[in-house]
Amino acid sequence: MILVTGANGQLGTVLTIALKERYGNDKVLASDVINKGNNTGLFEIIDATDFNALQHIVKKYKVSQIYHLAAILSAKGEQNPILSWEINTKTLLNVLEVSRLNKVEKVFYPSSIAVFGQNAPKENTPNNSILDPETVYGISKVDGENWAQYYYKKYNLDVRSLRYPGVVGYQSLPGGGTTDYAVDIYHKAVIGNAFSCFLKADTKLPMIFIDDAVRATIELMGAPEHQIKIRTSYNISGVSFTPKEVAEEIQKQLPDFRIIYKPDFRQDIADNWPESVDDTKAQEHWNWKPKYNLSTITDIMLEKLKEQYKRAI
Ligand code: AKB
Repeated sequence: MILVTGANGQLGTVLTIALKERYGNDKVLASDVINKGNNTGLFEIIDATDFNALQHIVKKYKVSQIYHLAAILSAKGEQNPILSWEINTKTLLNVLEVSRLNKVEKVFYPSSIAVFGQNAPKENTPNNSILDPETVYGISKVDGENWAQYYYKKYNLDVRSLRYPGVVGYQSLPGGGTTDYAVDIYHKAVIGNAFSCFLKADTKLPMIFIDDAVRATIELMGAPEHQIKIRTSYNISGVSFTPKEVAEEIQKQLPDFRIIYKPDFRQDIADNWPESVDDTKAQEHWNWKPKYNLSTITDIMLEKLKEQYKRAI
């Protein structure tokens, strides 16, 4: 059985469906702290900060793989640093330790571009750049990457990890991140509202389309073990853009769309992150290659969201 924690989240929602398509409906157990009732298959409420609760489910379902997506993201993290630290680090340690004790075969751990800080190169940030993040989320991800490597080296637990850029998708909403604007902007455009952006017009950040993010995860987890040579985490890149560039791309199809800029505390977070990352290692080790650019992302986002909003009327 494959267990997904944080299955209600932006990535969890779509990854759970993709895993079911690949491995079968009855082979994937979705879990989160609440049941939103929109899961068609197996679902369990799990608070991954509770070691016993997690272990009970792993034993009950004979779990062999865990995709541990539950986490508090960068912006929300800054509003409650201690709680975010506790949730992000405790849940990962529980997942790793439960996996070790119950002979789980593989664990996926999502890291982030948030591991980088001011002293890493801004453009094409290499995989092995200095990691000096300034958000509690980023600190917890650096910590998590090192724990992942520790469990691999010390206990031979097959933990694999990606540093996700901001994920852009139409199927689910992000929550609590700094890159969330890049989803929200499309929703506002489609419903005909102006968009108030919490980042400055020229803030360039690495992003990835959800289909690429899900495919990268499944490809990394499916690669033969000898190809996984980085046990902290792999940079993966999709595309980099600024709010102004997305707005201009949207305006090609919706010329009346307007954007205004009202930077808030999230600007400081974004200013410390890379503008683009170098994913040569992922390309070389397990053949990673993104498919989507800003233009194709915009076409799909506008088309799919128009359909969704039409259906909702
Ligand atoms: C966030 O903005 O916090 C996340 C991330 C880049 O990890 N989307």
